[in-house]
Amino acid sequence: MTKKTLLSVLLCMAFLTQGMAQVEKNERIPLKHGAHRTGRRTDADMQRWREYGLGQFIHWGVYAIPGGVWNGKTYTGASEWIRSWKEMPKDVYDNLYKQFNPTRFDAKRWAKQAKEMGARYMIFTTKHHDGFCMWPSKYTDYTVAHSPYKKDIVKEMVDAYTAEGIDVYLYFSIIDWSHPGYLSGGNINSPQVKRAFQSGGGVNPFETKEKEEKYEEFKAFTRNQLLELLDNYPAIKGLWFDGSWDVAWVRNAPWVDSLGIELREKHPGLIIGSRFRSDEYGNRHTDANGYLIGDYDQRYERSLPTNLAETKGFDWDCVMTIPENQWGYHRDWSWTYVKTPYELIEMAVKANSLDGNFVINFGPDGDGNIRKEEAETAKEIGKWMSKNGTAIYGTHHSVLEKQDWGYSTQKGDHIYLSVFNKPMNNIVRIKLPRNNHKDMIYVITKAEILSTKETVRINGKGQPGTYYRDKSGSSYYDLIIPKKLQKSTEPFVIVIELKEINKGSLEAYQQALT
Ligand code: FHN
Repeated sequence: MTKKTLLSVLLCMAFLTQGMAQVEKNERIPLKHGAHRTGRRTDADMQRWREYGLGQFIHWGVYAIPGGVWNGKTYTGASEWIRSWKEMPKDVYDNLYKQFNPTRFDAKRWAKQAKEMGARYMIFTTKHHDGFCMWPSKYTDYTVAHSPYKKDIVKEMVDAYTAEGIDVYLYFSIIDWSHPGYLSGGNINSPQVKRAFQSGGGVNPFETKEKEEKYEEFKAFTRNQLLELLDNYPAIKGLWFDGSWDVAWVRNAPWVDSLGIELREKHPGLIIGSRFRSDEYGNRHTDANGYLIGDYDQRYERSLPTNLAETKGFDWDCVMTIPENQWGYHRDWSWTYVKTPYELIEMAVKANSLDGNFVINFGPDGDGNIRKEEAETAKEIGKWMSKNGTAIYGTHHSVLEKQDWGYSTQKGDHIYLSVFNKPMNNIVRIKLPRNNHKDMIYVITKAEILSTKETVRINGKGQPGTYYRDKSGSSYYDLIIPKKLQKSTEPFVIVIELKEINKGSLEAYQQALT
């Protein structure tokens, strides 16, 4: 790389890492509880996070027992929310834990399956909105210890996944329908509520002093449980929060901020995403000045950015359901669209081509089985990842712009072209970027199929005029898909080597192509 090109890459990276929507220093809104940092985390733990590429999410709790069906009726909301359905009697739901006995649960088997799928991290629901704890918390009786199963499920999960080399993150809902002090103050995303917070006043969800005092008990309880999780499971890498749109939580932003500091002090390196807290004006994910709150952007679930600019240069991940919007186990998938393995793989590659991680959710049943459809999906993804994972792990966005045949990722001077839309003419046309240095040009010096190492023919190799440039100075190459792959319906990866050579030197160009 020339010095000039390197400089422009560095400038571009500096721009991206600072984020784009942020305001000039002298125009910044003074915040007491805004972001604690303006750029990305640069430590080894976060670097490791950045390189995961693919993860697994598991939603498991007592909601797996009804599995989205009650009294012969099917709940079409997310199955883990069934308690809030009018057809589901609350007291019945709150006693389901007395039947929770997943004798088929085998954390080692799940961890092995996740490893085979290619997951490098896993997020596990310790407690969802219903408040049921999958670990024997000493701060409530509504836990697995009081179910017929009795054993500590969180421990089994942390141990089994850690043993497989998969990093563990604990999901924790700050909404807890089981705690008497918990109060749902509404949703900060409602425009009216947001406006009230942004004008500095906020909304007070506590109608009485008594309710406010009770919420203080809930805060103490939440803090205790979080410290307990860090004490019990020191191997975990991070906490994954949910429910923080809740107005009561947002109203307590200063306290939440200090709690975050305490958790980080207790567990150095801890990774917490942007769903944990808001600034004092109720801004979530990014603060009033556009800086990311937390270590990475958790985004709106099940959504991928469309381009790099949209990521604002933040670290980010995307959590995705296999059916439309079912996180917990739903026994009936007949009415919902179910994503195919290739669809999920494409999303994973797209996420990585935009510098994000992709996390696929699983919802085991009440006995502890991962459903057949999910197991098959994991297997198919694993098959593809074992051949093509190099295009994902440890890569970042490439210097190529988005092109019709698929997505590209890069590591050093290797660019991975993941082809999802195979052209009918079996020619993958690659547009290389314009080189910012006027005497230099990018050339492809090598192209092969990642999984088989089969050489990919570069059309008209070595002849003048075999590549062409458009008016903007971008050059194009035609890569001919090898015969065997022409009939294949599987997405594949071509790895190319990209070099810079002196434009005037055709000789050098020809050599570069040999
Ligand atoms: O309400 C939850 C939902 O059940 C699920 O846990 C997802 C996962 O991202 N989070 C919440 C909705 O944002």
